[in-house]
Amino acid sequence: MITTGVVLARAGSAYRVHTDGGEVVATLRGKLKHRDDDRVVAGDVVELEVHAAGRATICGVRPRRSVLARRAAAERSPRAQPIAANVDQVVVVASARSPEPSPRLLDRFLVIAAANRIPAVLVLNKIDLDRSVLDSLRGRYGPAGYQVLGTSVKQPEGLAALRDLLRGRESVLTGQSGVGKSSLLNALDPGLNLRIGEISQKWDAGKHTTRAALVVPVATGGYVVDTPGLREVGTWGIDPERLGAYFAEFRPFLDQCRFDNCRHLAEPGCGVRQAAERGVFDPDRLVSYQRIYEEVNVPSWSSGRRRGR
Ligand SMILES: Nc1nc2c(ncn2[C@@H]2O[C@H](COP(=O)(O)OP(=O)(O)OP(=O)(O)O)[C@@H](O)[C@H]2O)c(=O)[nH]1
Ligand SMILES: [Mg+2]
Ligand SMILES: [Zn+2]
Repeated sequence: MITTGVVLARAGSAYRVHTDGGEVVATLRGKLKHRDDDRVVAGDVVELEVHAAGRATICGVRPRRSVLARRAAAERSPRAQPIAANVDQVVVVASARSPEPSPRLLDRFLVIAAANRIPAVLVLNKIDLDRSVLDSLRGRYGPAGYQVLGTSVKQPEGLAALRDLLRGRESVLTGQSGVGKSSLLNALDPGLNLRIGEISQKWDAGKHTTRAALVVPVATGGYVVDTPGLREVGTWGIDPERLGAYFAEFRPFLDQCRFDNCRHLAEPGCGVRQAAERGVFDPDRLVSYQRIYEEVNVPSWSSGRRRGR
């Protein structure tokens, strides 16, 4: 029987694949094996020949809609290492209190998503603790066009909207420890954390290589990607000249700078800085830009060391 499925995890030469008829364990057909090692990763949609007893052969891979790669400038580097395929969105989770949102960290996650050409949405959890943070976050991210969804697990709110956001898509959830990512997923699908744990243990534990992504079906629809974290993906490889465009609210001003190669740091006649001074967007976003700029604008021999900061 021929069918299609979504790759959930890989262990050596075996792949766990989710199909309409249940999960199967699949291996690559001979001629696919000769292609490079990253030919099939979690999130890939594959064509399968299903045999008896839940075994299958992967005979084809559908073109990817997107790739989350360990090197952000994936399109320019043949050695970019794909972590997950077909990620539709990055959901950046913060909390109103304990911990308070870290604008630097949020901006960094958003830049990594943008550099990988993956749309991002913000979720502000724990709004039961301080609802006013929702307005300030919307003020900061509205001009860049990001949606900010308020949620609470403790005084249930926004959970239906989160379910709708995840449904029918493959999402990477990311955010500081303690903001409530696991609590949110559990509120939608109580079995989810357990399943993440199971897959991790069975398919990844004990390996010394960097952990690959795992894709987990959500009972209410869609898939969440459990990655080693976007921090791991890092800003390494981001082209400093393109960084400005990853701050969407800067874009209308990028061609108003006096110098074509303006870095929006201290150059005279910088359209982006002027817009920030006029309060067109939160000037603190420019501070984040400048921090990340310094970080990505390093000679290639040293960028490896700076990765993941
Ligand atoms: N007041 C309040 N507390 C919450 C809410 N959601 C989660 N918490 C609490 O926040 C703490 C951390 O939640 P987790 O779900 O473990 O956070 P996490 O983002 O998964 O953290 P890591 O797995 O470490 O990355 C727990 O004590 C939760 O009970 C909420 O909406 N309101
Ligand atoms: Mg967690
Ligand atoms: Zn400028």
